[in-house]
Amino acid sequence: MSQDHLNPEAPIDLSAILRDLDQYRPRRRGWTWRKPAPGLKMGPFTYRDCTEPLQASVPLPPAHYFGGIDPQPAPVITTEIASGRFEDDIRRMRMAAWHGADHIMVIRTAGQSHFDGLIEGTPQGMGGVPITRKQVRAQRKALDMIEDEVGRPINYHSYVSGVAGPDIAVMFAEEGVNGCHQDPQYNVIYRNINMLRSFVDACESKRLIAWAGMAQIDSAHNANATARDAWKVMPELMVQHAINASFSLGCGIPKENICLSTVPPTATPAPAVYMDLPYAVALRELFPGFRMRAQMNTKYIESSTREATVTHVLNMLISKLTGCDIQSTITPDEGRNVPWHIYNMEACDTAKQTFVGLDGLMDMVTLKEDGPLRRHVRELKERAVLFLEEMLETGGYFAAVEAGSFVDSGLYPERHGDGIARSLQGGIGAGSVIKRAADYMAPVTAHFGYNNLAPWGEEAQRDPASLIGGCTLENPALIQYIDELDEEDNVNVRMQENEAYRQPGGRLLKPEMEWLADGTVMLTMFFPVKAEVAEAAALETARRMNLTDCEVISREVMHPCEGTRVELKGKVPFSLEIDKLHIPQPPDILGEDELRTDIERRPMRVVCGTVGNDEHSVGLREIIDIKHGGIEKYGIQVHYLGTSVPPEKLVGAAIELDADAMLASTIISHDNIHYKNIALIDQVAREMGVRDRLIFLAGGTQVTPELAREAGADEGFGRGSKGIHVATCLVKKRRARDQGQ
Ligand code: Z98
Repeated sequence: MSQDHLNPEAPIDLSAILRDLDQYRPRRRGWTWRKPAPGLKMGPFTYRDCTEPLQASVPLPPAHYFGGIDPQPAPVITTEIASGRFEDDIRRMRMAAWHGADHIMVIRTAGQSHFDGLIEGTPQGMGGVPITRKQVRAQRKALDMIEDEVGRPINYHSYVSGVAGPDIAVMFAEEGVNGCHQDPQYNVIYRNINMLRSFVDACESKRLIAWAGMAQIDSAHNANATARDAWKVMPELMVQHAINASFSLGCGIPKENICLSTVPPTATPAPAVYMDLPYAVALRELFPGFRMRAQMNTKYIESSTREATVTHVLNMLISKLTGCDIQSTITPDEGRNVPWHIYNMEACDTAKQTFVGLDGLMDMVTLKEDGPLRRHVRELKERAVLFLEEMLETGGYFAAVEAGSFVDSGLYPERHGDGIARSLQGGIGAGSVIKRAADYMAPVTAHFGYNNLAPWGEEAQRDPASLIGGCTLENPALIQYIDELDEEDNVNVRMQENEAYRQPGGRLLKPEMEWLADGTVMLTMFFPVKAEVAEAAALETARRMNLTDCEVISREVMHPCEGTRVELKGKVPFSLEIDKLHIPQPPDILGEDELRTDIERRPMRVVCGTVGNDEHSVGLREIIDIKHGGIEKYGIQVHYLGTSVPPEKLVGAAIELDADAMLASTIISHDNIHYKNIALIDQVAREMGVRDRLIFLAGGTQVTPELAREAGADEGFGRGSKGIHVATCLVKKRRARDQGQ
């Protein structure tokens, strides 16, 4: 890899990304949406709602039936990455981009909301990565290369929440971060940060977000995730959106960059769509022109990936029916606390698959203008407006929070008196807001509020940073770049520790789920006993398989006493040496289209049967019948002679029907009878003077290709052979014969 160009054939070079990072500058600011491509034609299909395709990607598994197409749906697709090691997350980001993600949201380490300032360096995180300038810069640099590789801009995102909100907002604006969460209500309710401080800080943060053209996501999904009965907070969710949306407009963020973090509030076995759809419709009607970021429901996620995926798909049906601009995909790992590479990819594929599958839906269906949908929409809006009015009567937002109005478990106007109450005088950072002095002046760009610039002249009033030749936003040379502060807890140490495993060039290999060479594997087991016993049995099984650090990550009852399915994770205690691996040659097969065209151009006829005294016909039928992709599928004309066919009859039929080839199936192997029969067929064909013009293939579970060839067949096919292998061989042998080989 050169410094700025990825080779799709090689792993990303993390050392190259870290090199000269102090000099790296982001190449753009601001959020990017996908480019619509109405009427897009891909393979045999036309799409109505898709966007410009990628130049490099991993298509959905069945795409090979349709020419390998990979249509990209309209919404920006988010993936949330949270392994704790930013260097391993870079590799995951590349995988996710190839699976269709163009919004990479970095979850930060536990507790960062309460750090009153920036952190530096690249320490390892817990539950996420510590967001630092070096980490952000390295990831933005990597994403610059990755977006060139896939051919679509990638939006990079993290949080402007917590006590250090404005510091982080400045750093994000400097480093070209494209999106963020910013909502002072998050600080207040979920992190108990002082209300006044949070709202004052939010003014400054939002001004920076506006300046940098970032997309902003609010915090309403947290109310849903926190509430005792999540579906009862629907009116409040709308109030929370309203507060942050109008506040953001006031701070200068344009409407088209203000994204409401909408969430379908409930999940099955509730009648989820019946409840969630009116909510989604009401929200879109109350907030026209704002962006909808469809978060999936996380409140009710359990550890079954299947179940979480269904919830995700149902949520996306709502997105499709009501429209969304950004679709989140945190699906399966939230519930089992294993934020692994594979689940990011699965969730991105789930989103892509669902939206592509629903392409054009709204050209065919409309939501009803009467009936329960409209009634529920109206009712929800009324409840939300009443909530907002009550808030004003109480004395405004701060008073309402002090009175515990938010995240109450009643369906408003019902109140249960269990809301989260905060005091204006309390919380982290209380008393830290200081009125600016009369002579306060800051020569910086994107600053909120009073800034005593009049004495400095007209130019300074328009552009305060002109007084110092531009602040860090215009003049990045002023940015203080700190590399590492901790000698032990940093990326260089971590990379040295697992250097032997780093590709290309590393000679060692270990299975991996989130960190290079973490050694983690997942096992799925079923035990015919009740759940507790099954769980203990699974752990013991894993221990006897020599796995370490074993932990059950999911268990599902198949029947209370007939059995339980258990999934667990553990670590392998060994490394593999790549040089010592036996890597079989990939089977030499021609493409399906090539096979079909060849046979179409020159038809081919074969005779076949189970030879000798052999009544086993199943294997041969699998090779010839179209049902499981036998040679018929490619247009080869097959004359099946039945079972226990004598060698003379097989050869005679081939002559009579003027066949191109004979296929002999032979299962019984006592006394090497299978090879004896092969030799006999070869001998009869020679005696009848037709061996040269007949291709002769022999197969069976006990047949090895080398021994079959030795016995006289042109090729042998053992266990696991498929129709396509035989068809390929027939076509190739015929071509070789034509060329006199
Ligand atoms: C999502 N699954 O949005 P600390 N600020 C806001 C948040 O919602 C979050 C944080 C900060 C969710 C992601 N949300 C979870 C508004 C977290 C996190 O440092 O943990 O407080 O920041 O897709």
